[in-house]
Amino acid sequence: MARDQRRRGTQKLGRSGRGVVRYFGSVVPAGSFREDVIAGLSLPQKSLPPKYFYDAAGSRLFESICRLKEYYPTRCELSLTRRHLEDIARFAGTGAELIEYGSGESLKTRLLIRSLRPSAYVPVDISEAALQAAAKRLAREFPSLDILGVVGDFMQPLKLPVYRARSARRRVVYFPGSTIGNLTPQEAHAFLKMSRGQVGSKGAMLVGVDLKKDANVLHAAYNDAKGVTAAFNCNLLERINRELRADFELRRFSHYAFYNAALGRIEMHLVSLARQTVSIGRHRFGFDVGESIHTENSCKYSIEEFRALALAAGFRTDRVWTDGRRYFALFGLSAA
Ligand code: AVJ
Repeated sequence: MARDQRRRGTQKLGRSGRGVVRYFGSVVPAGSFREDVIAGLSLPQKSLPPKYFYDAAGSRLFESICRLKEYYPTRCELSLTRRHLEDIARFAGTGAELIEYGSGESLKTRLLIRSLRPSAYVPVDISEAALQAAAKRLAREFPSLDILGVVGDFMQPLKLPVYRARSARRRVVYFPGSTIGNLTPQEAHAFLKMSRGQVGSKGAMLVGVDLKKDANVLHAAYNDAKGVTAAFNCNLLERINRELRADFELRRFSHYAFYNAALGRIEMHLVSLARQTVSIGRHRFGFDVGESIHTENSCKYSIEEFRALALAAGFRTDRVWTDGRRYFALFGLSAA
């Protein structure tokens, strides 16, 4: 990767109480949105990476999704985290360096910080704005906590800052929300292996995983009555229009989500309602009637399936916490 595509250096955002808030620029390739979109729309099965859902509008829509009555994961994970907080803290230990993949503005993160009392909190997020907002808010709430934000894509190999200011007992990666479901099992394997390298032989991981369940429950969660999930999906095309000056006609695409039982995943697509051509700069993309853009996978696991996946990547499953209906699980993984 070219040098000028890297953001470098450290920026001290401030100090509150004894805590220091720093932010590290990391490897965020410029112009990758355009390249990824053009590459994805050139595939036989057109597809777009789900990380691009989360511009400002998309992040707001996702927050609305989390409040929908059909969308159970957020509530289930929060309730199991509340219920088992002491046990989760006992597993993770106090004084750790807590690394979160995602910017961690959530209630769950604050619960966890309060009870784990980490020596440092390292949120990793692709959005600098989201990262700074989360860091500022957490600095206010936890004035003695060192916060070291890292701007980067946690799905890629990422060099985390070495934390030396106070000796952390160990590294614990927190990866909530079943974001891991966006990866295929093969990708999740590679990702867990990479994380295993990051936490080291004494490290641990807390991973939120959406469990297999009645396909009707899954279907409803991704086809809500208010159409918020549809708007979230379609926003990706609006974003491409806005940022890449494309000419997607939104009325000629429709949200389609279904549970693919053979692959154990919800698939989201945007289906073309007409035969049409879309332009992005000098690039042209033809669509047949019914042809789709695959925008997201949301993989569901049984507890046994995820345990086997983690083990193959070098993690022993020490604990599994679930909600009352066993809709969602938080895995406590230790380096095997
Ligand atoms: C943030 C990836 C966990 O897969 O359920 C919600 C995203 N997509 N509704 C999920 C999402 C449609 C969500 N994850």
